[in-house]
Order: sequence, then C-alpha cells, then structure tokens
Amino acid sequence: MTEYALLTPETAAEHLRSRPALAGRIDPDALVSVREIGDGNLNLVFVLADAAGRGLVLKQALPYVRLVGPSWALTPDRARHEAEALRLHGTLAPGLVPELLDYDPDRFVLAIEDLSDHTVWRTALNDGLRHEGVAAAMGRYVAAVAFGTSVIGMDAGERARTLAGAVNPELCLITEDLVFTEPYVDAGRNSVLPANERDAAELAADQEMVAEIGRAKWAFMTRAEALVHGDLHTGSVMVRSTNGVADSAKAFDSEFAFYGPVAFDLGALWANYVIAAARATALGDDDRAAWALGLCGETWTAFEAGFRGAWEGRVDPRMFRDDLREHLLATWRSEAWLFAAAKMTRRIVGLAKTTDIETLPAELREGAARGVLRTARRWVRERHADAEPKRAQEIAGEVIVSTRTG
Ligand code: SR1
Ligand code: MG
Repeated sequence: MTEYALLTPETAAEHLRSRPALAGRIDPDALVSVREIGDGNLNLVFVLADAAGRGLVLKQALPYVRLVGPSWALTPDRARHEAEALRLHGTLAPGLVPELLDYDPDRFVLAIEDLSDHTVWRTALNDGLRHEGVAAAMGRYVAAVAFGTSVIGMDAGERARTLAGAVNPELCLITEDLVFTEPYVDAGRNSVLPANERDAAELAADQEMVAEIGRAKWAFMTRAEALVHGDLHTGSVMVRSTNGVADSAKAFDSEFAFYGPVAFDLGALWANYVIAAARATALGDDDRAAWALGLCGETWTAFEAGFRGAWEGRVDPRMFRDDLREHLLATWRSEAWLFAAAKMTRRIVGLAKTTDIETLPAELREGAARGVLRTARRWVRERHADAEPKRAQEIAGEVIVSTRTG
C-alpha cells in the first residue's frame, strides 16, 4: 500500500503552510475550526475556517476504500484524476464544479473552495427540499463535458493526450464490478431486506436484463467518448439556495472520471431521480414523486440544448455533419435509460446503497426497493419503443406506486 502521511485536524495547518498556492487563501495561524466531514465511501474531507471567516476544504484520498477499511486497497492516485477532471471541467462548465485551489501529488490532497453554504443534493432531496434548476444545470454540465472533451469539440491530439492521462483502471473496476456485474452475479457483497430477496433473485434470473447490462458494461469499458464524471449521483452534487431560490449547483467528487460513454453520467442522474421518487412515493407524497421523476426530462432537455448550442463550434464540420449530431443525441437518449437501469439496481442490491431508501422504515423500504428494481427491468425492455424521457418517467411513476408497501 502507498505510504504517505494522512491528514488529521492537528496537521491541517502545517499542510496549508507547506503549499504556496494556498498562501493568502486562509490563515493557517488563525484557524478557528477544522472539522472532518467525510461521509462518502472513499476519502478524508476536512472543512477549515479561519478567524477572518475564510474557509476551504482539504480532501485526501486514503490508500483504501473507507467504506470497507484497509482490507480493500485502492490507489490514492484517484485524487489526481479528480484534480485533472475538476480543472478541465471547470474550464468547460464554469461555475458548475467547485474551484480547485491546489493539488498536492505527494500526499494526494486537493484544496477546494469552501462550499459550506451548499448542501449535498441527496440530503436536500431526502429532506423534502426542491432546488429548482439543478437538474437542468447538471444537464448543461454533462453537455459541456461531452462536447468539450470529445473529438467533436477538442483537437484530436489534445484529446489523445487527455485520454492517456485519464486512464483510471482501479476506479473503473469498482464500477465494472459493483454496477455492471454484482447485482446479477453476487460476489458476497450484496444485501437486501428479507422481504426483497425474491426481487433480487428475479432480477438476477432475468436473462434479458443480464444481456442488456452486459452490453452496457461493454460500452462502459470500450467507448472512450468523453472525460465523463463517472459517478454523477445526487450525492455528487452540491446545491445552494438564497432566499428560497436555488442559485448554485456544482458537481464534485470526480475521482471516477475517465474517458467513457456520455450517457453514463445522464443515466446516473436519472437513476437517482427515480430513487428520490421511490422515497417520496413510499412516504405518501405523490406530488413530490412526480416532481422528482420530472427531473429526468429537465436534465435531458438542458443536455440536448447545451450540446446543440455548442455544435457550431465543432472541430471538423467537414465530416461531423448534422446527421452525426442527431445520431449521437438519439444514441445517448436511449443509452441513458440503460445506464440508469444499471445504476438503479446496484443501489438496491449491491454494496454502497443510498440514504434515500436506507433511511425509510423497513415496511416502506420493501416497496420502494421493489419499485426501483422493477423500474430498471421495465426501462431496459421498453427504451426501444419510445425513448422520450417523458415515457421513462411514466413507467417509473406507474411502477413505484404499484409496489408501495406499509
Ligand atoms: C467502493 S466505492 C463504492 C461506491 O462509492 C462511490 O460513490 C461509487 O459510486 C462507488 O461505486
Ligand atoms: Mg463520491
């Protein structure tokens, strides 16, 4: 395992002093608070504040998976992937990712702008809040990345160099295993409520589902379309509202970034909107469930508009003609259903679940979990008939109401 000093609240000030890029950002000699707030699956995260009210975040990659412990070693070089993705995505989608202030490659520490006035979107959704416009902002983010890091919008030589630096095999392997394999081939890390065991067994026995997810896995492992975020669930988005109006949305935690299919990020968002809707339905709030499902269309519409809007600036209009744009959009829209299905089932059956479902009382969780699994199976089958997001929303809405328990 890689050897390097792990940050503690006591050593955070010394780290600040050692980094010239952070001079003047925060006073290491006047820190009034250093809090470790990491609640994700992988890293240490410290929020620092000084006496003048300035703050920043230090995020350090542990040499193992925090969720499991040192028995699961994991490259800390993922912090470099996050730093490089943040830099590039920040240029392409200003304001839609946090500002990277510094990266220390020896200790795998990122310094990031303080987002203490933001909330993790999943937490806000679980609390019943609506941050209008965030789903569209994420659609614009995915579009800017899809255009600007692909051969459509980036010089071919630069794209090749970017791709070479973005090869991220250990983090991709986690996704290949947890998202695209283990819900169907249990490696001992799956778990469900006893009441959902039959649902999990039906999923694994669904040959059409397994075949389609196999195709999705192949696409994930081979189709180097763009430098995607790679883990764009609602827990990877920070949101803020001022006087009740949502005015900021930022995609963070891009350590899974790699050159992969554009629709993987869209599918991750859609899956988590369905999961949020399943929670709302379980809690008896059908209006809110409809609102959450409507986020699929909002993200897609903003994505499509963003990609179309950037199209005039493409690198090679001689060969990348409008018919290619239409082909790409149609492909990505259909694939969003498929990747979403993969992302839904992993959060119900596999390792690393979501608080939306897990914090429900067991008698409500049963139906919500079943609804998410059945939605995934219907989406895989029905995406070829009518791929409009509205249809995806209708199917999910019908299913999660029909499986409600409690
Ligand atoms: C072992 S890491 C588990 C999950 O956490 C991250 O958020 C990714 O979604 C990964 O699959
Ligand atoms: Mg994460």
